[in-house]
Amino acid sequence: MTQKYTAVETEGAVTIVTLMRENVRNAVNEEMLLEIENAFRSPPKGTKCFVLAAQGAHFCAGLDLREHYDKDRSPIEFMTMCQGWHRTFDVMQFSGIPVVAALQGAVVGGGLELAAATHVRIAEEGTFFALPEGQRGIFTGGGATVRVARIITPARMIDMMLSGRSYDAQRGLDLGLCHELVGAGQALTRAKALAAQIAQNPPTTNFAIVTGISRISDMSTTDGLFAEGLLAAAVQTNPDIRDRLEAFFSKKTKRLEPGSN
Ligand code: 1HE
Repeated sequence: MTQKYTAVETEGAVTIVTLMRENVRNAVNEEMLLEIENAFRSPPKGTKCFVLAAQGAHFCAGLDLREHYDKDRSPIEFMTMCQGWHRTFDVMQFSGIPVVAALQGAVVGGGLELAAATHVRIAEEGTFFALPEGQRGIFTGGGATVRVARIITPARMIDMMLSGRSYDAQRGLDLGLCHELVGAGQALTRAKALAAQIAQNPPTTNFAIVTGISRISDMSTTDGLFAEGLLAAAVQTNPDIRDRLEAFFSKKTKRLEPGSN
């Protein structure tokens, strides 16, 4: 597939997918969405972790409002488009390979929906989070009612949409919209370093973490505990982990310390 709006590069076991529509603040049109889906669905062989990054001062301004205006979509056409966003973000969230996002500037509307489908979010100073759909007279359609509401609670998402409130990076960190805050211009470097570290976990462990936890949180207690046991049985009995346990017994592993990662 020809890439017009995204770039895919590999550094060791880490594949970096970059949004490349800086002139419109990385707003997502139909073609770009397909490129994103393709990048995460068919990663280069050997990919053990992704980084999702964006060119320019802003991570992503959400839906391409110009394309939306010009296409004058019918309800069914818009519903079908939303399903495309849901499918793409499901691939990112559940393919089994962790995704680390490097965030800067605006992470707004569909851009926040995109970020919420990643597993670890590193934001740099100056990042801000908002759902301006209310002000535009539209509604979220890329999964925010599920993913963003779960992170910040439905009540806060309702307030965020009605009021048009935007949260700065520190507030985003407090609310869980991002997991780590770094200095201006540092998000990509930090995201790559963390991705390289995550890539060293056994793939089965990473698979269980990124495919299991969110699904189990949708289940009843009984079903969740059963599913957790099944996943743990598959992961903990993997012969590869014996080497890691032996390294722990012989004190060759890095010590856990307060505040370390
Ligand atoms: C766009 C878009 C866009 C910018 N679609 N073209 N999302 C929003 O409502 C966010 C709309 N964007 C903004 O609020 C601002 O652009 C930013 C805060 C992100 C950046 O501000 P700034 O001052 O750096 O840039 P700008 O001057 O506003 O925009 C630069 C250009 O990008 C300009 O085009 P130009 O031809 O005048 O240069 C803008 O029109 C263009 N641009 N954002 C199209 N979103 C599945 S449903 C999901 C629901 C949604 O995501 S709704 C969208 C919510």
